[in-house]
Amino acid sequence: MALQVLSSPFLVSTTLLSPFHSSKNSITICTIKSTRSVANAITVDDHMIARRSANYLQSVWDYDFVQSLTSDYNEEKYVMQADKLKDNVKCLINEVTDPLAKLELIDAIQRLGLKYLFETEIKNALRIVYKESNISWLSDDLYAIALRFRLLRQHGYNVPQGVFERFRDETGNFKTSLFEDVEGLLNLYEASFFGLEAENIIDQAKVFTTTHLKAIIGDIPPSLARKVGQALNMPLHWRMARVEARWFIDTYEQDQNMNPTLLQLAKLEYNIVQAVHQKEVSKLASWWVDMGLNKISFARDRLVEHYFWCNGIVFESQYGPFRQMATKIICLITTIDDVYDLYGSLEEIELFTDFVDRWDINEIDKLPRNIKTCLLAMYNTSNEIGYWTLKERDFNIIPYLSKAWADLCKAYFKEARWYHSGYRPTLEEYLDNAVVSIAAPLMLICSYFLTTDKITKEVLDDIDKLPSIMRCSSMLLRLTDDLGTSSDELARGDNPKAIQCYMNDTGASEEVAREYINSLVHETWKALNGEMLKSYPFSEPFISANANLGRTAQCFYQHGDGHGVPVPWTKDRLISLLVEPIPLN
Ligand code: 0FV
Ligand code: MN
Ligand code: MN
Ligand code: MN
Ligand code: MN
Repeated sequence: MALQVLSSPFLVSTTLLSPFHSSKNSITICTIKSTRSVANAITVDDHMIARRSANYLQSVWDYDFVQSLTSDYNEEKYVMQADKLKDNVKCLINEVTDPLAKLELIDAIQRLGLKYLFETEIKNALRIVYKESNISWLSDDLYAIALRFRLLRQHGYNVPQGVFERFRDETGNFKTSLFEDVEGLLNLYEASFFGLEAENIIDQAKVFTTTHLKAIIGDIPPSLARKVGQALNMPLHWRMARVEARWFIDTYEQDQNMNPTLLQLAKLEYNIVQAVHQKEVSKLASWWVDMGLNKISFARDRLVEHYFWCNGIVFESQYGPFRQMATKIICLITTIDDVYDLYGSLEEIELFTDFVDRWDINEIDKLPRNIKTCLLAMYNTSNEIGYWTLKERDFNIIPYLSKAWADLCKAYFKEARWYHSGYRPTLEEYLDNAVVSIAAPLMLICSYFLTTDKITKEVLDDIDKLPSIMRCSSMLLRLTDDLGTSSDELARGDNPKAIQCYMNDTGASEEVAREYINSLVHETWKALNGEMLKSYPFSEPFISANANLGRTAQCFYQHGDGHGVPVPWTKDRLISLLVEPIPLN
């Protein structure tokens, strides 16, 4: 494709314009429509404003198809089947007495995506494991210790890193005799992602196991290599629950020790939950087409991907209202982000910011049609959500929701000013603003009031101050987004992102800067792990939403911009999560 020669500073990256490659997947349920004209990267409109566009490719999803999604698993008979199987699994958990077998069963239940069905049984079992494990820490092998450490830390027990001391030699290195024990190394690797800040033994375990597992992956049996490959690709702690469930159901089926009842429940439950998700995304597709914002040429049309963000943050069936309403918010976030980053002039976005800050639409005719439409869509949709919350939860959320929007727009505007003036912030200065401009705080406040029955002013005031747990999860979204999107962003004109700020600060190469930002991702997870061990006055779905936001971000941006660019691996993932049920035998 020929590079459009455009007058600076509005250069358009050719990488953005690469044609969408259809995946190997032969299902023809998403039509790939023609891409937008690449010639209109800049248009001068009747306001004589040169408007930029990223020339985002069209959605790969046919919204008629999405609206038509239906599943057999809505039927009551499947829910009844699942209920029976659940009872059987509860008995199974109680019957297993061997401590290691119990831990393995809990691990399998969680990885099959069934944790939420057995919260009480798992909690009770782990309480006993914790109480009775004093001697086992000294006698068990690496496999058992690493598994116990990981499950206990995951469930809020601050087990000390010293339990791994036994596996190091007198020079302080992990013993080379462990090389023989691949399953043990794999468990130690997964455990190491539960580390906290300044835990040197855990840090060392992560490096040791990563290096060694990479080295041996070619020399181990295929079934084990598959597991090691998956772990190296993305550690378990960073994986999205539903993505892991889909993968692990296939893996567990091949396991010699698998329990057929548990496997059957996992498949059935996966399909039942998927049926709920299908209904939600189908309704949202109607809303999105009705809104007509998918016709706005400069902005991303990514309804299904936006639904998937919300699905990743809170997936349990009963939190449909969160997914329904927060998806609308993300659609508006991305559209408005594109107004600030690309389409709007500095004067227009200054006005926009002021309207949002005052939550006042009386003078929006000062804005051109396209921008006015985005503003009114945001205002009306947010007020509707406010109405729902008042009606259903007896709390007027609008002052908090509008403030979250205003904070976001102010952060967007600051970046736009930096861009237009050529100002180069330090990494610290950039990140301080960028944890807000990534819109995570807005999403997270929604995850509070849309999942919580008793909303309180106290918690909302805490959330408004961006407590550490939210700062960590916002930081994860920002850092992974910058790693995935900043090459294209810089090419089409944007303020420096984390990588470029670090390069400016230190003179480092891009490669070194990327490594550094990646190391910040690891550090931020450690801080988040620490936050997850604290007791907050927040509700459970809100707390897990913070970690799940980090996981969803890792998933979207693992191989580049899996959100803005319609890459085949995002589409394939969405098909297996939202479209295709698992065949039952
Ligand atoms: C990022 O876009 C974007 F739109 C995201 C992450 C969707 C919103 C999702 C949540 C808040 C969960 P882009 O890379 O254009 O954002 P920046 O801030 O880099 O312009
Ligand atoms: Mn952007
Ligand atoms: Mn932006
Ligand atoms: Mn920008
Ligand atoms: Mn970005």
